[in-house]
Order: sequence, then structure tokens, then C-alpha cells
Amino acid sequence: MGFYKLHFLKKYLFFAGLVSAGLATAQTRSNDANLKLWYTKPATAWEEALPLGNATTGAMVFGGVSREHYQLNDHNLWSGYPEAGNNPQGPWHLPEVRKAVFDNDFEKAAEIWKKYLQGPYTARYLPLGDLLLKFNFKDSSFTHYYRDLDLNNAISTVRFEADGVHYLRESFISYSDKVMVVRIAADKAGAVNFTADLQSKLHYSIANEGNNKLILKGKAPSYVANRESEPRQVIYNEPEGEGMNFQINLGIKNTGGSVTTLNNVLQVTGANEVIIYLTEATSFNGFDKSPGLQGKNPAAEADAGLLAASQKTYQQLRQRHIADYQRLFKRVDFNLGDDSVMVKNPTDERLENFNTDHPDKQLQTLYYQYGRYLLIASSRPGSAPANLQGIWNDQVSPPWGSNFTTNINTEMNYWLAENTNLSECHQPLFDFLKELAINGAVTAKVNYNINEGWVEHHNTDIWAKTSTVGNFDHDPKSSVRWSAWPMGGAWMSLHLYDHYLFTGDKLFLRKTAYPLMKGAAQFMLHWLVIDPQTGYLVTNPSTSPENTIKTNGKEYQVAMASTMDMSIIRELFQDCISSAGILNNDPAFAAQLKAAYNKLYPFHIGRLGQLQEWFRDWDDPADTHRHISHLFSLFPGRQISVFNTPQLAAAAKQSMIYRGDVSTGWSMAWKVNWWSRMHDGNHAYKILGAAFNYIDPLQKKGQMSGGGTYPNLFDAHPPFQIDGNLGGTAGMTEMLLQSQNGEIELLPALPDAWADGSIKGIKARGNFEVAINWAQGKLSKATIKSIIGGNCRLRTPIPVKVIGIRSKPAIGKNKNILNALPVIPVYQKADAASLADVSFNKGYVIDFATEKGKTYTIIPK
Ligand code: FUC
Repeated sequence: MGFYKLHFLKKYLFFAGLVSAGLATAQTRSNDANLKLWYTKPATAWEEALPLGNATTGAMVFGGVSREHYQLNDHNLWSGYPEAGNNPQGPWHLPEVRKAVFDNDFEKAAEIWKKYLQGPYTARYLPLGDLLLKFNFKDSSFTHYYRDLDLNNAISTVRFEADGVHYLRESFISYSDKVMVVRIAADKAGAVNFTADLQSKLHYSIANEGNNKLILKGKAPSYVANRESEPRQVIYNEPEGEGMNFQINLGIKNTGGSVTTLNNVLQVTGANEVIIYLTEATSFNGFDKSPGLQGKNPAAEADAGLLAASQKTYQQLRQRHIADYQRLFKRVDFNLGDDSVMVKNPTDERLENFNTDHPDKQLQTLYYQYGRYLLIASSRPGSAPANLQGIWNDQVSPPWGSNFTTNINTEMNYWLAENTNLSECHQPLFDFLKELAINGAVTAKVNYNINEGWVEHHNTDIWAKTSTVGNFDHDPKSSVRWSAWPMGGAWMSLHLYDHYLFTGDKLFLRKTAYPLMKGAAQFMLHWLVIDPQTGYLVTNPSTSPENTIKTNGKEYQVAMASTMDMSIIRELFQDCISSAGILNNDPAFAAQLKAAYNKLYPFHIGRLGQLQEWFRDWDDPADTHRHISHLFSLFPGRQISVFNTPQLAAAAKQSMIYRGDVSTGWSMAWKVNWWSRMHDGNHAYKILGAAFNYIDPLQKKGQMSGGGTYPNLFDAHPPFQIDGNLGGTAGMTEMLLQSQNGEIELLPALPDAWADGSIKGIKARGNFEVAINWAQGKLSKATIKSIIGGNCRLRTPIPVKVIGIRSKPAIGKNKNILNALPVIPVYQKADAASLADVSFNKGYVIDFATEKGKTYTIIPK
């Protein structure tokens, strides 16, 4: 197909001319011709279609020849309405649960929890609608078919030849102008003929306004069921009742020919070129307002957007879109070299042929940049956070409601935000935390009689639900191993402090981060109780997300002080103590946290030399569960490291070995990050290779079978979940740069397979922008731009010098916001097996002072 592509491009410079006209000014940065997902046939399955998004509107483009399909989403379009779901029976029964746990009656504890402390499941993220374009081509008669998603400019293109005419469709969704734009052109005058039609899987009506505008008005259900067994699956209210309203506006501008309307379908006849403008809006009016009864008027926003966009020319919209997108996307370049034969093949074929022994290196960098693309397209200031599927979903009852699952998935979505230089894209999560803190304070009070701070449990939704899930025990399949998990708010709060570490933004720390982190910590101070046996502060009840304890032929769901609980709390308390020190604003609370910190139930190393997952040494060496939550402190946490806590790192490694490599999509992405922190690049790479496992969307694989990647490079749990894409990109960055240990580490986990390469524009804590070049597995050059000044402590695998600057070997504490962390107490069982080997080349560490705005060049000594 490479030949066809070239041939097509050469012969029809007509298109090239049209496309590039007016681009020179906007496109100040060079494009990488291979930074595209491209295919030689239209998508049939949804997981073959290509995602576009401006974080508020999303579209999947199928690229059909006679039937083009844009499956549409809006970030705020969810079922339901604000509904707290708190359970006032909680305070009466929590003490009973705790007593049962302290009495080792874990079954009874789970029973009481299930009966009295659960709440409803979340609302569902819904599909908005579909734009369908129907052409009069015979599907079999086209040639030279090509479609792509160009990551250089976030534009999707479809080209083909039919009846001797060459057709082109170009589509993008602009953040600057809040509009989806499609341009349809042909190289023969009058050859553009099609009908355009809007539909939705939700309730809707459609009308035309004049001859070239369609308006779809829709209503979302007030309830979508959680289980197939529920008698009513989808519940709609009357148009003025509960349930979100929405509107899609479609406008068409034609050059030549005519546009007419028949039965609410727009008909384009004999045009030379057509521009389609699509805007949409919902009645969502905030997490705490009924979208049906107190909603905004979606027409006002959709109409104003369409009017404003249609006053701009196609080229103006396109330029503004590219300039906006490239400002974020082009910050990072990653190059591992390309194989000139492989890059000539379409993306799906390359994925199918992927093999770690003869790796397609450019496919890896494409996958890496795709993660960044997906975050930009699904999370921008002003939007909702990226959910389980980012912003892309075509089902009324998507897997897990396509909600925010906070025992790993939502957090993983944001692991790449700071280190791949997309700090702004982190913002929606912080805005969401403010809402969760409001609802979570009520849940803390109602469910647990805790009057300070806030809590969020296992899942949440656009209504910022913070209560427990489990369907109030009405559902026999609900399980305490996920409902009894009040740790989501605490975990997400760690993102606030990390944003501060990456940016050094003290105003953000004072105004936004600290109050939210403090609230999460206050809740935990009340949630912790003293274990009468050991005297330590423990969480009770406590789960290790979704895993169970198997001991003496029995299986238990809850106990106390799981390693993950204690790890999250330790990190949170530490971050709050550090923040209060930096801000010098809250010494009394910091002192309270320090006192509690020292009493937290410590890490344990178990009989197998593993990091214990549970309060007792119940770990099962045959357990390959996808959640390995007890490694939290290795990643995303910072409290276990090969440098500061080598014993614990060795135990964590042992746990990783037992759990194995292959798992669901997101689980493998987490493993890439862990092995990077372990400084084992080859193992991280091995798992990355498994994540490239081609998953055929037409063969529906079981949910918990081995994960991989769909033809459109979406991560397969399976099913599709975006976390694996975003967590995978984060992990690939961790292989090349780490900064969690009070220093910037270059090439900490470089695999042998990435012998030569370069990356530029990635970020380290302390607000340093880093570029690294390496050849034959060795660092050859690096540049470090200091955005805010301060000491730079640098660890490199070989001795280096900083050009024009006197550096010195590092000693003592790093005088930077990256202060090293305190050493953590560890208890090792006397009969523990010998520990795993975590030795590696520790390299060389230097300090040098930096000035704000200056760039420093590092070369081998
Ligand atoms: C948790 C995970 C599943 C899945 C779901 C969305 O329940 O255990 O693997 O990712 O969230």
C-alpha cells in the first residue's frame, strides 16, 4: 500500500495544495511523517475507528466510503442526577464491623458491611449521537483507500478514488472554537453528493432550520441499570423531568451545488466542496444541580457555538486548531529510530506483526505519543476528567458504566500528565477533587459520623458521588472487596502535591492543593483506629482492592491495615507535612500528622521474601491477581525505592515476580512503571511488548483475559479502557527519566532494545525540562532547562560534566523542593526467605545550581 500512498500523493497534488494552503503560518513546527495511525480499509468495529476530541466533544471516525460514521460524545453526558447515596445506618454498624475484624471474624465483618454500609452504584457515561454521511458509491468500486489520524495536528483524513474521482475528507475537533469540522472535497467540480443525518441511541427528536441546518434535541435516561438482572434497564422521564437534556447542531456550507432538506435529512447535490460544522451541548449545570430540573439550556451554547464557528473560514478554524493542539503536543519528541520497511505498513498490520525480538521501534514511539494525544483529546482545562474510556463511548450501558474507578483507573489516566509535559491537562482532575471534597464531607458525616475532612470510595461519576457502591446490598453480586474501600480521595489528593513538585507553583499549593489534601488527611486521622493487639494505628475494615485473602481453605474480603491503605495514608500524611512546612501555615496540624505517622502499621516482609499485601502473612504465591496494590509505595508512591529502602524494594520485586507479567491492559501498564522504578528496563520492556499483543475487536475476548491493544491502538483490558494507554506512556517515560527520589535520574531503566534514541521535552520534579540522547545504550548528551531555578541534583549512569558550570558530587539533602523523603520503618519476619536481588548500576550523582530560564548541557566526562 505504500506505493499507492505515494502514487496517490504525487498524482493528486490538487489535494496537497488545498490542504496546505494557509498552513505555513500556523505550522511553525516540523511534522514527523510517520507520526500517524493509518489504515487501508474503513473501520468496521468501533475499536478500529479513530478518536478525535477537544475534551468536551469526542468523536470516533469510521472512514466508511459510502457511509461515513462519526460516533459522538459529550464529556458531561451521563445518566442520572445528583444523588448522594449516603447510608445513615453506617455509624451504628461501623463499630460492629470493627469489632468483628479485631475478633478475627472477617466473614461477619463483611456481612455487616454489606448489609448496612453500602450505597448505590454510579451513573453511566452515555453516547451522545451519531453523524451519518451517506454517499452514492458502491462500496466495492473504490480504490486507493487511505485513512489516518495524524498526531502532528490531530486531524483525521480519509481519501479514496471512486468513479474516477478522488475524494478527501478531513475532520478535527477544535478546542479553541468548540466545534467539530469536516471538510469534504473532490478533484472534479460538482462531484460532492451526499446526505447528512443525525441520530442518537438516547431519546431524541430532530428538526431542520432552513435548508442547511439540523438540530437534534435529546434526553438522557434518569437511570441505567447496573446489572442485567434488574427489571428496568433504562428509565426515561418526561421531557421536563429528571435526566440530562442535550442538543447537537449540524450546519453545512457548500461551494457550488445545493443543499436541501427532506425528512430531516440534509441533501448535498453537485457541490465542489462542503464544510460541516457540528456543535453540541448538554444541560449539565454542575455536579450538584439536577440537569433536568435546574439545567442549562443546551440550545444557547450549541447555537452560539455554531454561529461563531460558521463565521470563520475552514482554514481559519484549522489553523487555530493546529496552533492550539501543537502548543501542547509538540513539547515532546521521542525517537528510537524507524525501520524503513515497517513504517510503510498500515498500523493494524504493524501491531499484528509486533514482536519484541525484531521490534518495530517507531510503533513504540507512535504508541507513546498516542497516549499524550489521548490525554489532550480527553482532558483540558474546563472539561470533565478523562473517564474509563477517556471521552469515547458508544454504549448506553458501557462496561463498568465508563465511570471514574478510583482504585487505580482514574489515577492512572493522569500518571503521564506531568512527566510528559501536559501539566494543564491535569487540571480537570483538580477541579473534580473540589467537588468530591464537598460531597465527601457529607459522606464522611452520614456514613461514619466523621465531622472533619472528606472521603471518596471505589467509584465516582459526573455527580461527584462519594458514597460507597454495592447497590445497598440489593445485588447478590456486589462485593465488599470493592465497596469497603474509602481510599479514593486520599489517593487522588496525592496528585495535587505531585503537581506542585513538578511545577513549583506555591500559589496552587496554598490555595488549591493544601486545603484538599488536608481534608483527605483529616478524614484518615479519624478513620484510623488503634489495633488493641499491636498498638499500631490501622484501617479497619480494610481491603486490598478487589483481591481476597485465602487462608485455611477460606476466602475473606476484609481485614485490617492492608498494605495499600497504610501506604496511601503514609504518602498523604508525608505530603501534608511537607506542604505545611513549605507554606509555613499549619504547624499544629503537621505535628498531629507526624505523631500519627509514627504509629502507622508498618510494611512487613513475609515468609516468601515478599512485600506483604495483608496485615498478616496471608500472601499466596500462586495468586496472579491483576491488582498488586501493595506495591503502591514503589509506584505511584515514592516511599519504597531501590536507593532509600532497598530491603522493601527487594520484597516488592519478589511480589512482582510471583504475580507474573501478563495481565489485563492497565495492570501491565502499572507493571511497566514498577519495573522501571526497580531499574530493570529489560523487564519493563518485556511487559511493554506483551501490551502490544494484537486484540481483534471482532473476537470478543473475556474481560479478565490477557490484555493488549486494538487496531486503533486503544488499550484492551479487554474491553477498551484508556488507562492502559495513558499508564503505558507514563511508564515509558519512567524508563528514561525519574525524579521521585529528590534527584533527576537520566536513563534509569533503559532496555537493551532501545539502544539508540533521544527524547526531548519531558519533565522532572523541580520543574526541569529534560532532553536526553543516547547511543549504543550509553548517555551521549542531555540538556536540562531550569524553569524556576534551584539546585539540580542529577544522577547519571556514567560520570558527566555540565558544560560551562562547576558541579560537585552531591552530599546531604537536596536543597530543592525535591527534598528526599524520610526512611520508612520496616519489620522483617525472622523466617523470611532471602530477598530478591535489586543491585544495579547506581551511577554518579552531582549537584549544580541553576538559574531560572537557563538551559544546561550535560556530556560524558
Ligand atoms: C476495577 C478493575 C477492573 C476494571 C474496572 C474498571 O474493577 O479491577 O479490572 O479495570 O475497575
